[in-house]
Parts: sequence; structure tokens; C-alpha cells
Amino acid sequence: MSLLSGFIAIIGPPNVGKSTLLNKFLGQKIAITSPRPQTTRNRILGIYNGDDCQMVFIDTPGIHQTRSLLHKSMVRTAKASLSEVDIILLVVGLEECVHSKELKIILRVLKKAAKPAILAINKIDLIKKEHLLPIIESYSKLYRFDSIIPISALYGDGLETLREEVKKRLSTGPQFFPPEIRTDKSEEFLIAEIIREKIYYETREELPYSSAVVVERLEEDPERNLINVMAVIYVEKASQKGMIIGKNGRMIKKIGTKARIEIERIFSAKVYLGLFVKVEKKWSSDTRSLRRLGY
Ligand SMILES: Nc1nc2c(ncn2[C@@H]2O[C@H](COP(=O)(O)OP(=O)(O)OP(=O)(O)O)[C@@H](O)[C@H]2O)c(=O)[nH]1
Ligand SMILES: [Mg+2]
Repeated sequence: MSLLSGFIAIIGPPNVGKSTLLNKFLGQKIAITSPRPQTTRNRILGIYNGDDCQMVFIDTPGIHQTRSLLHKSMVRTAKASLSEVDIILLVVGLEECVHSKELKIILRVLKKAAKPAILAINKIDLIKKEHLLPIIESYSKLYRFDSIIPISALYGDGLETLREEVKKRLSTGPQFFPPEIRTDKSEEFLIAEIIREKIYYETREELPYSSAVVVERLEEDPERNLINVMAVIYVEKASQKGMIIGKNGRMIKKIGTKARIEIERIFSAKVYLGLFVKVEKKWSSDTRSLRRLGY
């Protein structure tokens, strides 16, 4: 039997639900999500295997206008993903996105890429059905999308239709990855991201944006079904180190416990998680630090 396959970039403004969509498509958490913009910082592959198809999705950081070196590198990553795919899946929010600056930038790169483009209007669970039609209409005036599908990535509405729309545009091709492979990212990356996600949820203001996480050691003991992890949270200033640790170490304990519980669930193993905080001065605006931290 011949196989349909292809690469699909999931792009869009920040915080519209790109990573939520990737996870829901795969039925498995591959990318972290949060209510704050700029959660995703890297390009993350997620592979979906159907009976007769393989879809390789690429989740990307939200495209936006920025001066920060870290965010510039994120936007570059997102734009670069367009050159390596067959189909572009643009995810947007509801009416607040239609005339946004971000969308203008994105439509420009979309035009330049000149590839099949599907628009997914996300978070439709938040509005009444009768308000949807005018939103679809305003989006359809902006660009000649090959297809426009309203969805709720969180609740799964419209995802079957969206999957079919993607499938229609795949071509006969090779199986790019063996079926047991779900992502191109390492266990170390996934664990570091889970810790980073907890920081996004538990801390305030600039702290999530000044934090980066690196897993420095990961040892598995299959006999005892145990994983031993040592990870470092990098922040930019000494005062931020204090905030991450919290009074009597309460904050770091909370982040560590929440991360550990989730890592245990994902890997079905007991986890020892050692968390350390280090200051790497202004890492988010230093090219060398950015590279070292994986951005
Ligand atoms: N109500 C509702 N919320 C959603 C839906 N999809 C995502 N969200 C929420 O929107 C927020 C952002 O979701 P993410 O998946 O992190 O968004 P993203 O586009 O990957 O964001 P960045 O990586 O920062 O660009 C989270 O709080 C999600 O729970 C949806 O269909 N309905
Ligand atoms: Mg994301």
C-alpha cells in the first residue's frame, strides 16, 4: 500500500494554541503550553502516524515583532521552518487576531513561502456559533487560504476535519520516521521543557522570560524503574535567583514537585529531580549564552 506523507509547519501569532493543537493531534504531550505568550522557543517535531499516512508536524515559536535577541532568534526559527515543509498550517485566535500586527507579518511570510496554506481559527469554544461566520469572513479576505477550519484545540472540535484537510494535500512519499518515533527531541529536552512550563505557571512578570532550563544529567535505572535527573534553571540576575528559590525554598520546591509528578507520569517511572539555580548574566541578550542554552 502506498503511503501519504509530508511535513506541516504549525505557525501563528504567540499564544493562539499552536502547541495545544500539536499535542491534541498526537494524543500525547510533546510541546509545553501556557497562558503566557512566547512559551515555545524551539522548533519541535511531532509525528502522527495514520493507517495510510505519516504527518510530520513542526511546532514553532509565535511570530511577533520584537527587539529582544532571544525572541528574534525564536521568530527566525519559526520563519525558517516554512522552507522545509510541504504544507503550512496557520493557527490564529478569534477576532482579536484579524487586524493584529503579528498577523500582517505572518501573511507576508506566507505569501513569500507560496505553499499550500490551511487556516485554523482556534478557541471557538469561547464564542457563540453565530459569531463565527463574520470572523471566518474577515480572515478569508486577508489571504487566499486553501481551506479555513474553525477548531477548538483544547476540546478537539474540528480536528478530524482539519486532519482530513491536511491529508488531502499530502503526496505519496516515504515514511520519514519509524512509527515508534514521536518527536525529534531528546528526553533531556522534554524534561527541561516541563520544568520551564512549571516556571511559566508559577512565577510572575519577567521571570519566565528570564529563565532557561538545562538538564545536565539523566540516568536511568531500568531495574528499579528509576530516573535520576539533575537540572539547572538559569536566570539573569541574583534577585531572580532569590525569586525562583522563594522564601524558605518554597517556590523551587513547588516547581520541582509539579515537574516531577508530570515527568513520572510521562515516563511511567519513579523520578528523582535535583534542581539548581544559577545566574548567567543577561543570557537572553547574549549570542553565546543563547547558543549554549539551545536557542
Ligand atoms: N479556550 C481555549 N483555550 C485554548 C485553546 N487552545 C489553546 N488554548 C489556551 O491558550 C493558551 C496558549 O496555548 P499554547 O498552545 O501554549 O499557545 P501557542 O500558540 O503554542 O503559544 P506560544 O508557544 O507562546 O506561541 C493556553 O492557556 C491554552 O490552554 C482552545 O481551543 N480553547
Ligand atoms: Mg507554543
